[in-house]
Amino acid sequence: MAAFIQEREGVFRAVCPLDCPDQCGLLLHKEDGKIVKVEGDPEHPVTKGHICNKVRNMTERIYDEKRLKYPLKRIGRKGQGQFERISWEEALLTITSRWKELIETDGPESILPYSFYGNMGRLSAEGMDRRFWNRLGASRLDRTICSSAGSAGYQYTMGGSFGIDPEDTIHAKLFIFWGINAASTNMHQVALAQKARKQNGAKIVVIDVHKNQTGRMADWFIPILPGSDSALALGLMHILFAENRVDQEFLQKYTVGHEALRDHVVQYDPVTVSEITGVPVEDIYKLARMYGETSPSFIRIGNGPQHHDNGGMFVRTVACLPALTGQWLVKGGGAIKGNSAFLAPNTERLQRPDLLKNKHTRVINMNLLGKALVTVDPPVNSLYVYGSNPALVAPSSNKVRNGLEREDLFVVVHDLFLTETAKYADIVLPSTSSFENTDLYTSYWHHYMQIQQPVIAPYGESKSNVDVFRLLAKEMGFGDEASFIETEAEMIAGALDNPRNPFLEGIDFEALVEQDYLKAKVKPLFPGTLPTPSGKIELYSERMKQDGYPPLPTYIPLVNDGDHFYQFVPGPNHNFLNSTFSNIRKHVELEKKPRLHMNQLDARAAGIEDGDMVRVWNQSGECELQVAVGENVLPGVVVTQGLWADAADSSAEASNGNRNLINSLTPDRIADMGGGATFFSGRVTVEKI
Ligand SMILES: Nc1nc2c(c(=O)[nH]1)N[C@H]1C(S)=C(S)[C@@H](COP(=O)(O)OP(=O)(O)OC[C@H]3O[C@@H](n4cnc5c(=O)[nH]c(N)nc54)[C@H](O)[C@@H]3O)O[C@H]1N2
Ligand SMILES: Nc1nc2c(c(=O)[nH]1)N[C@H]1C(S)=C(S)[C@@H](COP(=O)(O)OP(=O)(O)OC[C@H]3O[C@@H](n4cnc5c(=O)[nH]c(N)nc54)[C@H](O)[C@@H]3O)O[C@H]1N2
Ligand code: SF4
Ligand SMILES: [Mo]
Repeated sequence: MAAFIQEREGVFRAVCPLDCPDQCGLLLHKEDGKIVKVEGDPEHPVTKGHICNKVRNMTERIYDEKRLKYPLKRIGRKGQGQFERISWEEALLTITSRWKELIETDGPESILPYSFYGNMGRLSAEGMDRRFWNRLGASRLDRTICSSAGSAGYQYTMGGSFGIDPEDTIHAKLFIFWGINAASTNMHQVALAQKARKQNGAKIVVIDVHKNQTGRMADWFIPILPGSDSALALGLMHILFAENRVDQEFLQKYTVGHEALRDHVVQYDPVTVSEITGVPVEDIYKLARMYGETSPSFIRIGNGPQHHDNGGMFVRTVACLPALTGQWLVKGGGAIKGNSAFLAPNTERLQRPDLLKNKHTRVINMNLLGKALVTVDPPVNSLYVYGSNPALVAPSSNKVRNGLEREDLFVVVHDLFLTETAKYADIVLPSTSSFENTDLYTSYWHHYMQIQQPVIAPYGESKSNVDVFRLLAKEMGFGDEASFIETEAEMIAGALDNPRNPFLEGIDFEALVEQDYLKAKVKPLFPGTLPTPSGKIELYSERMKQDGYPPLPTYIPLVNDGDHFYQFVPGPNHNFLNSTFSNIRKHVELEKKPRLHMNQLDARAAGIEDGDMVRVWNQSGECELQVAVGENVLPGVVVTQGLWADAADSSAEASNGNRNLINSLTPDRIADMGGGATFFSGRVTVEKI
């Protein structure tokens, strides 16, 4: 089947592989063996023919001349970027003989995998790779960089990643985009909101620290101080209870702890909350009343406020709101933080955790990569990176790069490009793009399961993650074991056979090949039982108490990050996806250059004018950015967007020559829950150059 598609010309259905909730259905137009056009699938029920600019320009990336064609070995200094071509045989032999030595002398835990969701395919991102690492007994990576604090917080309240069906939000009359730059990061949720606004006069409220594209399309934009959102949510609860705008019947039937919560939120009066959040008292009342009166009302809980020291508690807190007004019972009412639990595959079959013999194998939090490479004892002596670019995306990147520079650290990077991380590698392996492979895709927002089959032949000598781990297994001497000879089709069939997930009923490999996408058989959450200890929404959580947290939603201020004037919020931008596309000319042209948004009052006080270059620094690093002065951020806050590539040169300075290395400024503290990242809880000083 695969070869058959590769050889054909015409238009093919495909899936967007990027780490984006929308997981669009695509149409790939193919001529002379090459993809010439990428567009949204008009028949896909969520995509409806519309996709973002990034992916409409995807051919610029897959046929970029910088794409890796062959395996490489390093010939220059680490970080310098000098390599020469080698064969796959030599590459695999070099890697595995080094690993065999390391396992002999230091044990398998001296090897650390580092990966994330550069390609969301289940087989690519958490399939054959996990089997391999389990079998090898390598150190385990806790993949916490994205949404784990918020997921842990949501789980305490709701029991798992369950929200409403986004397609139902078309019925909502109030949309609250809370800490999500959805116009850039979840465009089909914005499309649904705009349609609801047109059809039923729905109102769109955006709560953010930055008035970006999303804030600009809102009916009401509410600026808030970074890290203070739980206080606002508690203030809303204060008013909802005080003005008796709660759904007593729902609270009684489907929640635990509503009486305790009612007493507890008395302390979060609007005046106190206004001081914490910067939101005026009258706006807190207005929002609470709007939320109490409008039905269906929908909250899209974003990733922004959970990238803080108190991020888990924020999500735990805001997730309580729809219960207060009984919105979960109304079609289109409720919330979405993430919906991954509805499409959960059989991870035991897919990842084979049973292959890991030593259940006490150490676990390393990916947000602490810098520390892990420099100070962890016993040391990490080999790092294998795939589907991620930690030299740009990981917090406190100067520490990460110092670690990567270690002469005795054997680094392998598998990627489509010679990324900033790959420049530190001893061996670089070329990766296929997702359109060259078979894989299974499960959105973490909508309810469609999708399949990708190879549309084009592998680029140069590139190989998929699945193939590379199969080959590594063979060289390590366990390639003949059943888990490493399974085909992609068999892996997908196994993943879909999940007796613990009733929503997947009727979805199997053949049906997906036939239909391309299938919707999970999802039922509304209520009436029903949640997978929390009580089976109900836990406004009071005994489990949190056992885990050392306040059992009721609580505002906990950010950690003191040093004596710097500004709170610093460096989020993603519109035309890149994390660092993906930051090396593609077309996407850089669209995005222009990184800016530092600053309030005009701060700018005036510091003698800074719009367009000035400034030095942004703190205890961990420094950047040079151009200032955009205005009213898009509150005084005391500066915001920048995008993870920008290192300067295009490969000079000796390349490793520390990136004046836009945003993550050199971000803290590698760990958030309150889930081992999460705290990208947005740092502080900086800004000086005119
Ligand atoms: N175009 C594009 N799309 C993407 C990505 C990308 O890089 N570019 N990345 C993808 C990935 S991996 C993810 S996780 C998602 C993330 O997408 P989102 O969920 O949108 O998360 P962020 O963009 O990190 O932050 C969302 C918003 O939170 C705001 N914010 C920061 N701190 C606070 C706060 O304390 N309170 C409030 N109320 N707001 C705050 C930021 O200003 C930002 O506008 O997007 C995915 N989609
Ligand atoms: N300052 C700041 N930093 C952040 C964030 C932020 O908001 N602010 N957001 C954080 C978040 S939410 C996330 S999720 C992380 C994401 O960080 P990463 O997971 O590192 O995401 P990308 O930068 O997109 O890098 C993905 C890499 O995978 C490669 N790739 C794509 N497909 C494949 C494949 O099939 N096989 C292999 N081997 N490689 C492939 C791509 O070429 C790319 O180099 O960044 C985090 N970093
Ligand atoms: S990045 Fe998101 S919006 Fe763009 S095509 Fe992919 S799934 Fe769709
Ligand atoms: Mo993410």
